[in-house]
Amino acid sequence: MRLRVGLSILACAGSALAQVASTFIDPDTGIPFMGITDPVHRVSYGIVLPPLATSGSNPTEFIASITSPIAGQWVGLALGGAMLQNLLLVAWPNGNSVVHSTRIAATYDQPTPYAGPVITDLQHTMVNATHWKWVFRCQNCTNWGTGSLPVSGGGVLAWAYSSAPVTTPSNPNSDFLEHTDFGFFGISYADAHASQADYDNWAAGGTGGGSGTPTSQPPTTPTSQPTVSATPYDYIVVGAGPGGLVTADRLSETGKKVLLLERGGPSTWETGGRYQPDWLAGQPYTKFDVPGLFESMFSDGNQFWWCRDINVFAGCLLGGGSTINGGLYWYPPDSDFSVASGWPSSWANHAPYTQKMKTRLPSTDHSSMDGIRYLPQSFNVAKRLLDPQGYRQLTINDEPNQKDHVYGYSSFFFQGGKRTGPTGTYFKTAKARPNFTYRDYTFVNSIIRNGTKILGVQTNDTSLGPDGFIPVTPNGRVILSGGSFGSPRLLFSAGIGPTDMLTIAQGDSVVGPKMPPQAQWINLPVGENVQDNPSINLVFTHPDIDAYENWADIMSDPRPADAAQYISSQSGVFASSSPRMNFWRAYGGSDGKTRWMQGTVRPGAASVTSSNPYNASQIFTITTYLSTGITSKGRIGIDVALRPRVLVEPWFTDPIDKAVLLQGINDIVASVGNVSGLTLITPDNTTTISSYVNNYGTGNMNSNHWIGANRLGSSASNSVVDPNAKVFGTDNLFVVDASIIPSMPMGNPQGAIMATAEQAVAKIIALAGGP
Ligand code: 6FA
Ligand code: ABL
Repeated sequence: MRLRVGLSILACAGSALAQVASTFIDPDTGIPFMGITDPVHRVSYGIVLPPLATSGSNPTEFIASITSPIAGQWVGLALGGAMLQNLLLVAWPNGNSVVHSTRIAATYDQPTPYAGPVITDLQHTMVNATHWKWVFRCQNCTNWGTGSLPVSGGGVLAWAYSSAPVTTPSNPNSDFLEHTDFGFFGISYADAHASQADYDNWAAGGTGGGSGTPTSQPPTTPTSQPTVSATPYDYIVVGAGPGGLVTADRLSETGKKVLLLERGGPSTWETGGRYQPDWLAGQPYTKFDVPGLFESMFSDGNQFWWCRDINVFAGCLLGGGSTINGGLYWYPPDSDFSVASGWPSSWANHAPYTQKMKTRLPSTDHSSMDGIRYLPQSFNVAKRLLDPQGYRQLTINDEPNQKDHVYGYSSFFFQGGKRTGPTGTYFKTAKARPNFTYRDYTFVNSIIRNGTKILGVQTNDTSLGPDGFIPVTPNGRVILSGGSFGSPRLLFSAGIGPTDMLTIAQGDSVVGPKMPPQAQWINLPVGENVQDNPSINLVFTHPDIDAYENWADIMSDPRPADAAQYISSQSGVFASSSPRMNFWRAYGGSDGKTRWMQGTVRPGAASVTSSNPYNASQIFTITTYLSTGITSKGRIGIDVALRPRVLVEPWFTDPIDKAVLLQGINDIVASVGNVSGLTLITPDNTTTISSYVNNYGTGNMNSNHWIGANRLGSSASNSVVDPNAKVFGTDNLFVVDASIIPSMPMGNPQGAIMATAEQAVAKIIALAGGP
């Protein structure tokens, strides 16, 4: 399998680098290092070199430091800016000491120990309760046979980080698993040379001597870069998920100057992504293009697409969740935008906006290019289960308002046998416009606000503006589309949200100093009113089912005929993701409210718990979700490291939600006996349905359908954005993503999110006072 193909490619992409090193004074050693702090893991990297030779060859050494929070289980630097054929300097904590290792890698596999460099640990190398730090002299380190450090010019350094410990921490030659994250930064070695006297002092273990003010860590937004003249934009959109892509595309249609910023990298082949399994080598398809690779998002050894700082699934790459998800795509029913669902009446006429979405991105329920539906068995078995219960079959997106006792083939946003989605449509058209600028690997740390006015955004990209600050034009606007976890964090950075969260943000060394003074804080329910569908899996076996090896081999060892078929004609099993059928049924609750149950049927299962033997090649899953009508709510916020977190879980806080889903599951299970050969294996026959539901781990109920954190509404007392999607109390700050949806849509939400974005962006463009 190709691991980290991107690592080698990105190394050349210096101009697109997210971060550029600047000088900072290490507070412990006093050494002025050239380096960065990566904004996600907060690891600092720094390097300082002896003076260049005035004649003859240059010295072959340097002094460097890595300072990592204790969560960093191993951290490394690749001196040539890529993993292969480069000197790799790796370190990790072991008890009270730091163990280091010099390595080299010929393949994207375990790097092997590399002899030659002479490493001397320097003073202030340490491990304490919160951090570890490695300060070291590296001799014979600027040339490693297959590469060298451009000591008189500029280069790229790659960093690698792992949250998993090495196998044997005491052993410098220990094996370790692949990094859990990595990144790059540009560095001017020409500006990283000390005087001979200073260098000799530090190399001998001395400290101090460098000029400047000590800082605890290099700023994530370097301050000593040559000033870049900032280009103001009419609209800055933060985040390239479904919400941000629709918004940025429609804004760019107006001819205004639009900047779209995304913290992650490319995804599909068309956007420059190159990560693919070996069986696709030479083909213009990445993992993110091929729908049938969906289930490997959870099993691949190298899951770089998730947002590393969020502890639930969230996609951090071009396309956001839409690039890594199951691709299920529903045209919203009228109820999704009704007053009963919490929308202001000005939103109820959603049809023109839904139509715009359908025109740009039509759905299909037969995504294989030959029109055939492959692996149909689980549909056929589930049909036999549902028919006796009064369900009828329909083409779901032909009749979006029909959501009671109905089922149909799963519907997707795939085109041409490829994922497509908003990245292959909205982003594509935006990208072609000269007034549209897209920057990836750009992390927005803060939204800069003065009173009611947003001035711009603070990023980690110094090539975009002085110190990474990018301003908006005098009437310009900032639109947050960072998703249900990313957008609340950005609002906190702007001093908007509940006081407990703002106090945490204020304490952060990067975000705190950029926040408006406390007198300007705006208290809105950011992060409250959060909902997600509670979901419970039922796993069955039936002799007709082909469980497709539970999708386990799709990356490394696919069925050869299926792989060949996809390559030759983008048809077959790989032209679709795993779901095969979806169904809905309405239920009345004891509180008089109607709630809808949704089901998703697919071959295979995420997990099986059974005390009886079963045939693993015949398993399939029905995931039952409680959708529109749920009343349970939770809360999203941040922890002290500003990582987005679920503070209060949103599932089954109202017992009536639980009672209704339990009823729905009981109704499904009641018909199992009608289908010969059908066996429920999870829960098995030693467990009652009610004890299964009662004991279902709350985290396992997560459907990844988070909404409501910045709900749209008419009053600042219970909403964060007004009916124009503008943040209450501001002139020019908007939110357009899943977080503004006030209550659970009927199906998997991305159709509702994009239709919401179509309507929101139309209202934003029409709103007076803009650019
Ligand atoms: N929804 C569906 O409708 N159908 C599905 O089949 C489906 N499946 C899944 C699924 O299988 C998984 C594993 C997950 C996690 C979600 C699924 N969903 C499905 C839900 C759907 O993907 C989400 O509801 C949808 O993507 C939410 O869209 P938003 O636009 O609200 O937000 P995203 O999280 O997608 O995008 C936010 C973007 O902002 C990301 O690209 C992120 O990197 C970027 N960002 C965040 N903070 C940033 C910052 N500070 N600076 C720069 N960029 C930032
Ligand atoms: C969704 O909307 C959900 O958010 C996903 O959880 C779901 O995929 C997709 N659609 C497809 O229905 C499931 C996978 O099929 C499982 O294998 C995986 O364990 C689960 O997501 C993780 O949440």
